[in-house]
Parts: sequence; structure tokens; C-alpha cells
Amino acid sequence: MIFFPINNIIGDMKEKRAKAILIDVIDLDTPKDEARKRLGELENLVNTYGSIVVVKTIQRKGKPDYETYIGKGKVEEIRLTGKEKKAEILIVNNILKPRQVFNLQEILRKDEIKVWDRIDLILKIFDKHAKSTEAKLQIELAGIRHMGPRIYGMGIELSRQAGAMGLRAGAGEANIEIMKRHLRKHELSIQQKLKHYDLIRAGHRKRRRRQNLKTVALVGYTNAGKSSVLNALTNKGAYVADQLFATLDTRVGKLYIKPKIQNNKKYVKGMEILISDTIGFIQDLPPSLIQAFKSTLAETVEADLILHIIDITDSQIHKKIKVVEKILDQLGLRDKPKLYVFNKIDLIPEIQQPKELRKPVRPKGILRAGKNTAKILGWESEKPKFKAAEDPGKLKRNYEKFSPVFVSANEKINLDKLIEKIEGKIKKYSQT
Ligand SMILES: Nc1nc2c(ncn2[C@@H]2O[C@H](COP(=O)(O)OP(=O)(O)OP(=O)(O)O)[C@@H](O)[C@H]2O)c(=O)[nH]1
Ligand SMILES: [Mg+2]
Repeated sequence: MIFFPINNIIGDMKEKRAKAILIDVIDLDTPKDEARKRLGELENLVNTYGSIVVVKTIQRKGKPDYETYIGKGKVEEIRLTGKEKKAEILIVNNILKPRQVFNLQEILRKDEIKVWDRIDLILKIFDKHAKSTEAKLQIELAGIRHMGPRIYGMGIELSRQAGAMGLRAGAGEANIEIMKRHLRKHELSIQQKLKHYDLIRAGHRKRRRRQNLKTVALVGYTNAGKSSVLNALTNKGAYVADQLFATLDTRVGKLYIKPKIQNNKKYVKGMEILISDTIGFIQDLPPSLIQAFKSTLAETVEADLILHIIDITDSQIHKKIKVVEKILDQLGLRDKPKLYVFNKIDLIPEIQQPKELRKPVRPKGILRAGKNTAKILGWESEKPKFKAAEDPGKLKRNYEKFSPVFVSANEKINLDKLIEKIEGKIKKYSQT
């Protein structure tokens, strides 16, 4: 009898508050600062999942170990520390080959430490956050695609071991075949169910096109504030949280742009625009995961305009912009009309905001005084905790072709400007 957790391919959820050891294997040239940030992001992911980090470590390696990814000495070190700290999971911040996971698991099995790679962790978070049936099915599909080769690999390995011990080697292979068929059947059945949702979505999109409704899609690195922007522009009430991958479903809200009379007395018709929010992006998101979310991302693919939401306080701002652009490329969206929306400007000192946003610091009617007067009178705010990762003026120049706009979804700063730009871009591209 084969044991196979078909109903929950990505494992049970008992590990919720499990103690975890984190390791990131990086190459020899990765700068120290970047290494620290990578580990920081991993820790964020682990916290989002709900595990407790007991040890975190980095290994610099020219080439990952063929058998165990992590170097042999380091594995032993981890095993001993893990035992001492009663760790239950080892999380490797890289994408491992099935045999590497299997080998690591074999070494750590006796100490009851499970091994996850980065994708395992992301899948677990997805699984925990998914609410709709569609999102759950998409995650199960991604899980099968990720775990499938690992399970086959395990079968082959077990079969080889059985052969070496003089047992009937063929038994393992027969089992793998049964597993493969079983998995394939299950994968097809999920795909069938997902097709049903695809059809519903396609129907919606067709109706919108018939009604000539324009659509705008929000994209961005996870936690940039996409759902917050959706809520600020519409009254959708999307779920917002200081967590990675808080959103896993597509939500669509409506933005009404009122008709207006321009300065030259010209009447400008109002507009109704649909805005869709979707799953956030992250570095090292493998194509198979994107593929599994294809139908959700279809809203993005078919949108008239993309709003790329960027957290202006993020110290890895340029890197994250690149990650998002790369994924947009993979989705075939390189040339789609785009607006860059730098969000969370409420967190940065006013002086660093672009000129147009700077508010006068001094109350009206007070004459200019000496250098330290503002400080003495307590007008100068406390030193802010955050700062812009990059000078906004520079961001504006660098990304000029994406008509950058600086907003705060939480404090509703500069949303008029954003709406104006959305309207302008949509009009421009619907004329061409
Ligand atoms: N200070 C400040 N915080 C913000 C702003 N916009 C969003 N946030 C915070 O940033 C965190 C993430 O916001 P979300 O809107 O959930 O981000 P998201 O991009 O939808 O994230 P995922 O769905 O997890 O990918 C939350 O804690 C928000 O309150 C803003 O304008 N200012
Ligand atoms: Mg969200």
C-alpha cells in the first residue's frame, strides 16, 4: 500500500509554530549587505508563515554541493545545532533539486528535522492564506508540480537502495509508476476544475469589453501596498496586512472618475474604471508557480493599464522593481502601458519628497527667524524612522517613461494626481 497525502500535497499544517533553522547559500561575490537583506526577507517569510527562527546562517559557496546543496560540514553543524535547539525544520533559501532535498532529509531524519526549500515555504504560506476555492486549487496544482519530481526521485532512490540490499528492486519502480499515474490524474482533475473559473473570468472580461469598460491592474512586490491602493481608490475593502502574500485572490473594484469642465470650458466625460488587485511577486518565484496562478493573473494580462506599486521606503527598491519587471516580461507584458506608483510617502521626511509634494513647514504669518528657531519652537518633527530608499527626484528622472507618481495609500496623499494620470494614460492608449 502506498501512502500518499493526495488531499494535502504540501503537507500538514501542524508545523505552525515550529522552530526553524534558516540557511541561505550564496555565491562568493554577493555583497555582505545584500546577503543580510536576503536573509532578512527569508526571516520575514518564516514569520509570515508562523514559525520561530532559532538559528540563521549564511554559507558562501562557489557552487552548491551536488548531493546536499549545502556543504557537508555545514550540514553536520546544522544537525548538531538543530538537535541542541530542538529545531523541527531546516529552511534553505534556495531552490533545490529533488535529490538534494532527499539527501538532506535522510541526514536529518534521525533528528526529526524536516527540510524545506524556498518554494516549499512560499507554498506553505500560500496554503495558509488562500481563501477562495480557486486559490486553493491553484496552490494544490503548484504543489503537485513542485513535489511531483521529488516524490518520483524518492521512489527511484528507494528502489536503488532496495536493490543494493538484495531486495526486489523492481517493486519501487512499479510504485513510482502508480504514483505518477495517480498524480497525473489528480493534476488533470484540478485543471478541469480551474477551467471552470477561467471560463467565468473570460465571460466577465468579454462583458466588460462589450461595455467598453477600461481595466487597470495593480502589480508589485509583495507588501508594497497594492491592496491598500485598491482600497484607497475604490471601496473594495480588500484584506491588508503587514505580511508577505496577504493577497492570493483577484479582487476587482470600481473607480468612478467624475465628469468635469476644463479651464477652457471643455466638458470632459466621466469614466468608470475597473481596478484589479492580485498576488504579489517575490524574487525566485519559479515559472511553475506563476503558471499555476495564470488564470488569476489573466486580469493583469488583459488590463488596459498596469500600475506598478513600489514601496518607496524599501532599501531594495531597484532590485524589487527589476524582479517585478522580469515577471511581467515572463507574462508577456513588457510593452503594456504602465504607471509607476511610489507608495508609503507618509513615512518619509517631507524634505525628501518631490518638490510638488512639499508642504510649507512654517505656519503662515510668522516671520523667518534664526537657523534653529523651528527646532526650539518644536515645529520640526522628530527624526523619522524611515527614509526614502532613493531620492524621489532621482526616482522621478530614472523612471520618467513610466510617469512616476508619489502617493500614500494609507494617508490618502496625492491620490488625485494618481487618478489624473490613470485617466490620462487610458485616454492616450485608447486613442491609438
Ligand atoms: N505607512 C504606510 N503604510 C502602508 C501604505 N500602504 C500600505 N501600507 C502598509 O503596508 C503593508 C502591506 O500593505 P498591503 O496593501 O497588504 O500590501 P500588498 O502589496 O497588497 O501585499 P500582499 O498582498 O501581501 O502582496 C500593510 O501593513 C499596510 O498597512 C502607506 O501608504 N503608508
Ligand atoms: Mg495584497
